[in-house]
This record gives sequence, structure tokens and C-alpha cells, in this order.
Amino acid sequence: MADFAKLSEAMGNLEEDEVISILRGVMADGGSEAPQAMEACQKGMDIVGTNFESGDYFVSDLIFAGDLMKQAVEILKDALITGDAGGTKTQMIICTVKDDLHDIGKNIVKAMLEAGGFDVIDLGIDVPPEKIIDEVKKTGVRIVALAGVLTLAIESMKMTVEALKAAGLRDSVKVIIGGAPVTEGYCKIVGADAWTINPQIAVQTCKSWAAEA
Ligand code: B12
Repeated sequence: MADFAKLSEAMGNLEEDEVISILRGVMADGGSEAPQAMEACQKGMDIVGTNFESGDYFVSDLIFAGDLMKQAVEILKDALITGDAGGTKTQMIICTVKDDLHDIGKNIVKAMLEAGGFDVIDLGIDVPPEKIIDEVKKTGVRIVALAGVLTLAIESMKMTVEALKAAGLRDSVKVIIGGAPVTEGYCKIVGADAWTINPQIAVQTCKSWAAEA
């Protein structure tokens, strides 16, 4: 078994060579421990966040951490992303909400949804409610996934759900929210239908909605 505590620590210390070497080790057997490795990398990102809050790390370190996390996803992705992409694809929207530029988690969820058989329209980052409403009207999608990592993303998610209501679309569109700060309590505040920080659960939830439609 790989040393996941060591992986989190190396990630938190931004030790690129060590991180890559542990991840290559994880993939040596085809990646049976890839999900645990992904979790360990996220714990490492929490360490980065804590060091940033305490003033030991700077924005440049966040940028470096983001690049390192992208490399990690690249190495692990074939083992993480498995699915049944055949058959008719249900179209859906994903984006990072207004004022939030973080997209690493969103991109992981998007890739897993695609592997799970969805045709995912990715509207990108910092996406205002109006753009999402326009796309829902244009495409008629019935599932919208909203990502956000900043605490203030919760407010943008709430504004998006309110905008769906105001446009008369709320009853025909299911909304799932996710990202590090998202909780059951925030889900209620936002008025979303579901929340999770686990991409596999996101895929299952969207699949159950697609089956209902
Ligand atoms: C890398 C990083 C950056 C990079 C992002 C690069 C990129 N392309 O995304 C850059 C340098 C751009 C950045 C900028 C900033 N950042 Co930053 N950043 C981080 C860091 C270290 C890692 C984020 C990450 O990628 N995590 C790994 C991914 C895989 O995890 P995840 O996003 O949670 O996703 C998983 C799940 O949540 C879920 N999921 C994700 N999305 C979705 C969506 C749906 C629908 C579902 C169902 C599930 C789901 O699945 C994913 C896989 O498991 C975090 C610290 C942390 N603990 O996360 C800080 C952090 C998020 N940043 C923070 C801050 C303050 C900033 C800045 C304001 C810094 C500054 N002064 O400029 C700016 C804000 C820019 C903006 N307006 O958005 C704070 C936020 C504080 C807060 N409470 O709001 C954090 C928490 C650091 C900290 N502790 O202070 N950042």
C-alpha cells in the first residue's frame, strides 16, 4: 500500500518530485489505490490552504499547488475515471459559479460525468447566473451542476437558483452543488436539490435524475 500520509505531506510541502514519484508508484498496478491517492492529494491541498491562511504561503504557492494538483489528476485520471459512456447521452451543464476561478475539482467531476455517459456543457469559471439561464433556455437541459471552492461561491449558487426560479425554470431543472465548502446546510440555503463533494456520488445522483426524465 502506498504511504498516503507521506503523499499528503509532500503535496502540502509542494515537493513536486516526491508527489510525482509516489503517484507513479500508485499507478504501477493500474491504479487500484487511485481514489485513496486522490483523497490524499486533496488533504495536501488543505495543508496548502492552511499555510496560505497563516501567511507562510503566498498566492504564487497557490498557483504552484494548483499546477501540481493538475499534474496529479493527469497521472491518476485513467484509474479514477471509469464508466459506461455508451448509449444515449443526457445533456447537462456544469460550471464554476460567479466570482470563483477554481476549476480543478469541477474538471474532475466533469470528466467523471462524461465517463458516466453525460454530454456535459462546460460553461467554464466565474459564470454569472444569466449565462446559465441563457444556456438552459437554449439547450433545454434538465440538470445543472454548480461548482465553487470559495465561501462566497455559496452566495453565487443561491443567486443562480433564484435566477432559475425567476425565469420559471426551477421546476424543470435539477441542481446539484459541490466543492470543498459545500455542506447539507449550505445546500438548504442555496435551495439546490442535492450536494456532494464526492464525484462518484455526483454521477450517481445525476444518473438517477436522467432516468426519471
Ligand atoms: C489551487 C488553489 C488555487 C488556485 C486555483 C487553480 C485552479 N485552476 O483551480 C488559484 C491560485 C487560482 C487560487 C486562487 C485563489 N484562491 Co485558492 N486555493 C487553491 C487550493 C490550494 C486548492 C483547491 C483545489 O484545487 N483543491 C483540489 C480539488 C480537487 O478539490 P475540490 O475543488 O474541493 O473538488 C473536489 C470536491 O469538492 C468535488 N467537487 C468539486 N467541484 C464540484 C462540483 C460539483 C457539482 C460536485 C457535485 C462536486 C464537486 O469533487 C472534487 C474531487 O473530489 C485551495 C485550498 C483547499 N483546501 O482546497 C485554496 C483556496 C480555495 N483558495 C483560497 C483563496 C483565498 C484564494 C484567493 C482569494 C487568493 C488570493 N488572495 O488571490 C484566489 C481566489 C481567486 C478566485 N476569485 O477564485 C481559499 C478560499 C477561502 C474561502 N473560505 O473562501 C482556500 C480554501 C485556501 C485557504 N485555506 O485560504 N487558488
